[in-house]
Amino acid sequence: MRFRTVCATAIVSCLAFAGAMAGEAKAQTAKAQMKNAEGADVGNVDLVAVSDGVLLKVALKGLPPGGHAFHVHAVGKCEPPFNSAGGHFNPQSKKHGMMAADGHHAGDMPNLDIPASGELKLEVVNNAVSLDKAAANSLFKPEGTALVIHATVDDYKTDPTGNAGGRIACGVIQP
Ligand SMILES: [Cu+2]
Ligand SMILES: [Zn+2]
Repeated sequence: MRFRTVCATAIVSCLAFAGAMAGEAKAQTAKAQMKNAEGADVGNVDLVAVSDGVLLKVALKGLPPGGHAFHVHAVGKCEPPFNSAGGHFNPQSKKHGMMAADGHHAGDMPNLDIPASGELKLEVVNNAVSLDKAAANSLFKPEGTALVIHATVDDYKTDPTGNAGGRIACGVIQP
Protein backbone atom coordinates (compact mmCIF):
# COMPACT_ATOMS: atom_id res chain seq x y z
CA MET A 1 0.00 0.00 0.00
CA ARG A 2 1.56 3.25 -1.12
CA PHE A 3 -0.67 5.49 0.92
CA ARG A 4 -1.00 5.96 4.62
CA THR A 5 -2.59 8.35 7.00
CA VAL A 6 -0.26 9.83 9.55
CA CYS A 7 -0.78 11.19 13.05
CA ALA A 8 0.09 14.69 14.11
CA THR A 9 3.31 13.77 15.92
CA ALA A 10 4.54 11.76 12.93
CA ILE A 11 3.98 14.77 10.69
CA VAL A 12 6.17 16.99 12.82
CA SER A 13 9.09 14.56 12.78
CA CYS A 14 8.50 13.79 9.11
CA LEU A 15 8.64 17.47 8.14
CA ALA A 16 11.78 18.03 10.19
CA PHE A 17 13.38 15.07 8.45
CA ALA A 18 12.35 16.29 4.98
CA GLY A 19 13.82 19.72 5.68
CA ALA A 20 17.09 18.24 6.88
CA MET A 21 17.34 15.93 3.86
CA ALA A 22 16.72 18.72 1.38
CA GLY A 23 18.97 21.14 3.22
CA GLU A 24 16.27 23.76 2.95
CA ALA A 25 15.22 26.27 5.55
CA LYS A 26 11.59 25.99 4.47
CA ALA A 27 9.57 23.03 3.21
CA GLN A 28 8.01 23.25 -0.24
CA THR A 29 4.29 23.87 -0.01
CA ALA A 30 1.24 24.29 -2.21
CA LYS A 31 -2.46 24.84 -1.70
CA ALA A 32 -5.78 24.21 -3.39
CA GLN A 33 -8.99 26.13 -2.76
CA MET A 34 -11.84 23.67 -3.35
CA LYS A 35 -15.07 24.86 -4.99
CA ASN A 36 -18.24 23.01 -5.94
CA ALA A 37 -19.98 23.25 -9.31
CA GLU A 38 -21.95 26.29 -8.12
CA GLY A 39 -18.71 28.08 -7.27
CA ALA A 40 -19.18 27.85 -3.49
CA ASP A 41 -16.16 27.42 -1.20
CA VAL A 42 -16.10 23.81 0.08
CA GLY A 43 -12.79 23.97 1.92
CA ASN A 44 -9.13 23.74 1.11
CA VAL A 45 -6.13 21.45 0.96
CA ASP A 46 -2.63 22.40 2.11
CA LEU A 47 0.16 20.37 0.53
CA VAL A 48 3.61 19.97 2.07
CA ALA A 49 6.64 18.18 0.64
CA VAL A 50 7.72 15.28 2.86
CA SER A 51 10.66 12.89 2.56
CA ASP A 52 8.90 10.45 0.25
CA GLY A 53 6.04 12.36 -1.34
CA VAL A 54 3.50 15.01 -0.50
CA LEU A 55 1.40 15.37 2.63
CA LEU A 56 -2.14 16.61 1.94
CA LYS A 57 -3.90 18.36 4.82
CA VAL A 58 -7.54 18.23 3.79
CA ALA A 59 -10.21 20.47 5.39
CA LEU A 60 -13.59 20.23 3.67
CA LYS A 61 -17.08 21.57 4.37
CA GLY A 62 -20.49 21.65 2.71
CA LEU A 63 -20.08 18.37 0.88
CA PRO A 64 -22.68 15.59 0.61
CA PRO A 65 -22.20 12.84 3.22
CA GLY A 66 -20.85 9.49 2.10
CA GLY A 67 -17.92 8.10 0.18
CA HIS A 68 -16.25 10.18 -2.51
CA ALA A 69 -13.29 9.53 -4.77
CA PHE A 70 -10.39 11.96 -4.38
CA HIS A 71 -7.71 12.32 -7.04
CA VAL A 72 -5.04 14.57 -8.46
CA HIS A 73 -6.06 15.38 -12.04
CA ALA A 74 -3.71 16.27 -14.89
CA VAL A 75 -4.78 19.83 -15.77
CA GLY A 76 -4.85 22.81 -13.42
CA LYS A 77 -8.19 24.14 -14.61
CA CYS A 78 -11.47 23.93 -12.66
CA GLU A 79 -14.41 25.01 -14.82
CA PRO A 80 -17.70 23.31 -13.87
CA PRO A 81 -18.50 20.48 -14.42
CA PHE A 82 -14.73 20.17 -14.03
CA ASN A 83 -14.00 18.05 -17.11
CA SER A 84 -11.47 20.82 -17.71
CA ALA A 85 -9.24 19.17 -15.10
CA GLY A 86 -8.57 16.28 -17.49
CA GLY A 87 -7.93 12.69 -16.47
CA HIS A 88 -6.06 11.40 -13.45
CA PHE A 89 -2.48 12.68 -13.07
CA ASN A 90 -0.52 9.83 -14.64
CA PRO A 91 3.06 10.76 -15.54
CA GLN A 92 4.15 7.11 -15.64
CA SER A 93 1.37 5.93 -17.99
CA LYS A 94 0.00 3.36 -15.56
CA LYS A 95 -3.53 1.95 -15.32
CA HIS A 96 -6.02 3.27 -12.77
CA GLY A 97 -6.32 2.00 -9.25
CA MET A 98 -4.25 0.82 -6.32
CA MET A 99 -5.89 -2.61 -6.70
CA ALA A 100 -5.02 -2.92 -10.40
CA ALA A 101 -2.18 -5.21 -11.48
CA ASP A 102 -0.74 -2.49 -13.73
CA GLY A 103 -1.65 0.37 -11.42
CA HIS A 104 -1.71 2.95 -10.23
CA HIS A 105 -1.94 6.54 -11.44
CA ALA A 106 0.18 8.94 -9.39
CA GLY A 107 -3.01 10.92 -8.80
CA ASP A 108 -4.94 8.01 -7.26
CA MET A 109 -5.69 8.40 -3.56
CA PRO A 110 -7.98 6.77 -0.97
CA ASN A 111 -11.67 7.65 -0.90
CA LEU A 112 -12.93 10.37 1.43
CA ASP A 113 -15.78 9.49 3.80
CA ILE A 114 -17.75 12.68 4.46
CA PRO A 115 -19.76 12.52 7.72
CA ALA A 116 -23.34 13.80 8.14
CA SER A 117 -22.02 17.27 9.05
CA GLY A 118 -20.54 17.62 5.57
CA GLU A 119 -17.22 18.56 7.17
CA LEU A 120 -14.08 16.47 7.10
CA LYS A 121 -10.51 16.99 8.26
CA LEU A 122 -7.99 14.39 7.23
CA GLU A 123 -4.31 14.07 6.42
CA VAL A 124 -2.92 11.70 3.85
CA VAL A 125 0.46 11.17 2.15
CA ASN A 126 0.67 10.58 -1.58
CA ASN A 127 4.03 8.87 -2.19
CA ALA A 128 3.70 9.04 -6.00
CA VAL A 129 3.82 12.83 -6.48
CA SER A 130 6.29 15.63 -5.79
CA LEU A 131 6.34 19.38 -5.23
CA ASP A 132 9.82 19.56 -6.80
CA LYS A 133 9.36 21.47 -10.08
CA ALA A 134 12.14 19.44 -11.72
CA ALA A 135 10.63 16.03 -10.89
CA ALA A 136 8.84 13.95 -13.54
CA ASN A 137 5.93 13.53 -11.13
CA SER A 138 5.80 17.20 -10.13
CA LEU A 139 2.42 18.71 -9.29
CA PHE A 140 3.80 21.96 -10.75
CA LYS A 141 4.07 20.77 -14.36
CA PRO A 142 3.36 23.39 -17.08
CA GLU A 143 -0.37 22.58 -17.48
CA GLY A 144 -0.74 22.54 -13.70
CA THR A 145 -2.68 19.96 -11.69
CA ALA A 146 -5.94 19.96 -9.73
CA LEU A 147 -7.57 18.09 -6.89
CA VAL A 148 -10.99 16.65 -7.74
CA ILE A 149 -13.70 15.13 -5.52
CA HIS A 150 -16.27 12.85 -7.17
CA ALA A 151 -19.95 12.06 -6.61
CA THR A 152 -19.30 8.45 -5.60
CA VAL A 153 -16.50 6.17 -4.45
CA ASP A 154 -13.51 4.98 -6.42
CA ASP A 155 -13.56 1.19 -6.81
CA TYR A 156 -9.73 1.32 -6.98
CA LYS A 157 -9.61 -0.81 -10.14
CA THR A 158 -11.81 0.35 -13.06
CA ASP A 159 -9.56 1.99 -15.65
CA PRO A 160 -9.27 4.94 -16.13
CA THR A 161 -11.75 6.56 -13.72
CA GLY A 162 -12.39 4.15 -10.84
CA ASN A 163 -16.09 4.38 -11.83
CA ALA A 164 -16.35 7.33 -9.45
CA GLY A 165 -19.15 9.26 -11.15
CA GLY A 166 -19.33 12.99 -11.75
CA ARG A 167 -17.03 15.65 -10.40
CA ILE A 168 -18.53 17.64 -7.51
CA ALA A 169 -15.58 19.76 -6.35
CA CYS A 170 -12.30 20.94 -7.81
CA GLY A 171 -9.31 23.02 -6.75
CA VAL A 172 -6.24 24.03 -8.74
CA ILE A 173 -2.97 23.15 -6.98
CA GLN A 174 -1.03 26.41 -6.67
CA PRO A 175 2.33 27.36 -5.15
CU1 LIG B 1 -10.88 12.14 -10.13
ZN1 LIG C 1 -6.61 6.93 -11.50
